[in-house]
Amino acid sequence: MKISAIEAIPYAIPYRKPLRFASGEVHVAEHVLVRIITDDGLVGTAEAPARPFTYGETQASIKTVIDTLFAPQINGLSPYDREVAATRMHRTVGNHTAKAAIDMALWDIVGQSAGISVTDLLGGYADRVRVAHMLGFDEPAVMVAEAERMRSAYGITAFKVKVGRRPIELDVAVCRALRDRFADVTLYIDGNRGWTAAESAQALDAMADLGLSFAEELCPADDVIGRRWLAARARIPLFADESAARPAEITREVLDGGITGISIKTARTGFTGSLRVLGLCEGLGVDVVIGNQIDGRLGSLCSVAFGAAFERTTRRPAEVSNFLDMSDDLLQTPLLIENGELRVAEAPGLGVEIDDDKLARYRTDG
Ligand code: MUC
Ligand code: MG
Repeated sequence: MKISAIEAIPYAIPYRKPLRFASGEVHVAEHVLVRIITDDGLVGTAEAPARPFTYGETQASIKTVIDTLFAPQINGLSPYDREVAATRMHRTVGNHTAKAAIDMALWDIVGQSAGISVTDLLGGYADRVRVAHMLGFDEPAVMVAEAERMRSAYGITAFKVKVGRRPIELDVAVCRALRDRFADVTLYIDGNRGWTAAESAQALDAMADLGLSFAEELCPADDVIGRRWLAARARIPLFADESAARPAEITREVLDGGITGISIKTARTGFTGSLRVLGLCEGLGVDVVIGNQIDGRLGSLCSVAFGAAFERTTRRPAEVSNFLDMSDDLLQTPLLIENGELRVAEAPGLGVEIDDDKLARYRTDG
């Protein structure tokens, strides 16, 4: 079996409500659907979300790098040769989500050809994950109402609260209002590098009684001494997300003493890279969470496929619910969150079926 074509199709689907956070905001899912086609008719599918405020990639750059560099490098390979594909793509720096989508589409083909799910291929630990929902910036009452809706409609009892605003009192008020309303839910925060180390320390002190499980990317990784200083005084684990996307960056952050946890995002490290990240974290004794790249249903399925595969990635709820905020999607099959859990698709590979009518409606390449 050989790869015979690689498609990179840009599409745009509006969100019902924008997601706002310290490093940016998203109103429309401007993603790139990646399809890898083999000479015996199998099609592997994944998606790359453009996140210019995080990795510098745009929808146009993702399509261009796939069409002009990655597709010629992998065309003609066996889809089983994932390491060869990764090595060739690795010659180009950056472009995390473009590389990751190609990698995950290859795993989809491998799973389909073997007749088993990607979760079972990877590790097969569980058939579902617990879900954490990400709450974007708003007034305290609006964010509490959103959490109430997520709990009553989907049984979700874990929330990642976006923080990093100024004045920090606004974010502290949101977290306090959430804890006052829900004594029993899991709460943690993500600053997307919005505060200084000193502001982060002040905010953590002000929220010391709220039982936060951990805090992600409160201040910039470039403030090396500031991060180390914060980690020495923080009473909860500090996680890295966008500051530690590659294994070497994770090692550097951990050895610098700035963090003790890592967000694993299949949207940026695919399955092959996420496996390496997970092994590295295990070796370093570092905690992990399955993070959200503001993924659509397809991206969320990929996160669930990986998150359910290993014991370590099921310890914390996975961030796989923000597709609920999209006005529509490309997949034929719905993704159901029930009792705060999301199940792995049972079909071979990733279990993805694209709705051709919807793709025709939302693709932006004419
Ligand atoms: C997150 O965890 O930070 C927002 C920016 C980004 O890169 O991902 C999202 C969620
Ligand atoms: Mg984050």
